[in-house]
Amino acid sequence: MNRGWIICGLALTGWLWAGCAWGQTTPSTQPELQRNETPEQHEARMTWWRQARFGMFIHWGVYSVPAGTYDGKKIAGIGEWIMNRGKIPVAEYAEYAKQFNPTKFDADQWVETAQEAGMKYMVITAKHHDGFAMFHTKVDGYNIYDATPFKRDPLAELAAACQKHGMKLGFYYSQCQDWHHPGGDVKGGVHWDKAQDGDFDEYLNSVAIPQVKELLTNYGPVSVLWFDTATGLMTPQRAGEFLPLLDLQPQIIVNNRLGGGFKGDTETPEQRIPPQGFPGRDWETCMTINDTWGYKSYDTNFKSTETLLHNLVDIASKGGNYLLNVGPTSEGIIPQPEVDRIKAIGDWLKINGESIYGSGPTAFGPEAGSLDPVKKDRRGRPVWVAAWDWRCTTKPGKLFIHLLKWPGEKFELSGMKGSVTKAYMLADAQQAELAVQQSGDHVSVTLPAAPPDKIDSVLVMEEK
Ligand code: FHN
Repeated sequence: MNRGWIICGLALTGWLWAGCAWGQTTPSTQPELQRNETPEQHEARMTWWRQARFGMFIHWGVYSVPAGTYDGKKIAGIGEWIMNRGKIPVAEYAEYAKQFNPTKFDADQWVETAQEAGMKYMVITAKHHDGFAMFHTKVDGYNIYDATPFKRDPLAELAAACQKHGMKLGFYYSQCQDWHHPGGDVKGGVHWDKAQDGDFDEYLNSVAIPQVKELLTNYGPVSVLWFDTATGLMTPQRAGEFLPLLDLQPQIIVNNRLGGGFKGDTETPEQRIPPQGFPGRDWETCMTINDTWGYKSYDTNFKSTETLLHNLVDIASKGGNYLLNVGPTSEGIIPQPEVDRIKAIGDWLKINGESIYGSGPTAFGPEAGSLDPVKKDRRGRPVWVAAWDWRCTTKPGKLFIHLLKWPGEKFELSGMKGSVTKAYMLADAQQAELAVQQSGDHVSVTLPAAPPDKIDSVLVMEEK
């Protein structure tokens, strides 16, 4: 598809998108606009990502220096937004770069940590809304190589480490919001420093587009491009300026947050798990481990390993991926409570990974919960109340029943379409057969005396 057609298509469909591109999570209805590929090529491009199921999101930037505190005050909200929430003047915020010297950053160690967690890809903030590039851009000196004592390019180091360890690497890039460069957008449109005033097209042409080009040119294979916070300024024409860059990485997977009507490859619900997933679309829930993406020294509200693992299983049971965030410190260290939790998930995956990687969604549908008859969300829709007893993931001929709550002596299940030929616990290397009674679509499995895992014991039912 040539560029003229792409832009024309974007223009026709752009109005549908207006006003809803921010953190877009609604399945879009636009026709495929972005890639000149057959459905088979699309399937092939998405294969590794669908197999992966679990990835590491990394929000790391100069905001890890203030770490949530400005002018002696704790600034409310997510850490990477401190410049905006604290209304820190551009020049003053830029001074933090001089203190940013993450000498403990070790790309190999980060990749190894992700691998020990069972994560199959990493997506790191190359530039967040604060406009600070975490790579050695030639666009200007506002980057980790030129503006800090560190004088290294962590994205180059991470790219090399990912290559070495066989890890897929993706880049997050804030294409609209940029609170440093003149003309970059600010959510809500209100500047707090006149240094931010400028022309958005000038910003796109001199900063965002050249930097995305650098990212897709200088770092070897880039598996994911993760745009964020498309604002109303991202018209179809402007979005169309980014699209030819994707040809630099023909296999790249792009999310749905460029704006301008660009549908992308993946839906990206944030901090939530959509009750029924996104049938017909690839999707990925991104989520924080505590309450911030970028490091905040005093945010210790870490989710439990149990919650995180249940989320991973819940997401897999609905056919999605889990992109779980870590927020490294200004020294370059992933906080230990985050490492502990993700490694515990990795330990579980070492035993039970067959039920997650490359798995399909549940064969049963509504086991995940029900709509609350009374409670409504802020749009007036009934709230989904998840049931946390069990989940199901599938592979051809196999059902994986994730027992999130140990039911006791027997597991009872209705709605079984096939006949169960064998049942065993996935954690049991011997695959000792469990007694199964089936009558029509009802199955009863006699479980072992004790659950093999405290958080999620996986019962395998082979069926024909
Ligand atoms: O504003 C950002 C936020 O800082 C963070 O990067 C998240 C991650 O999905 N995205 C935006 C909010 O939707």
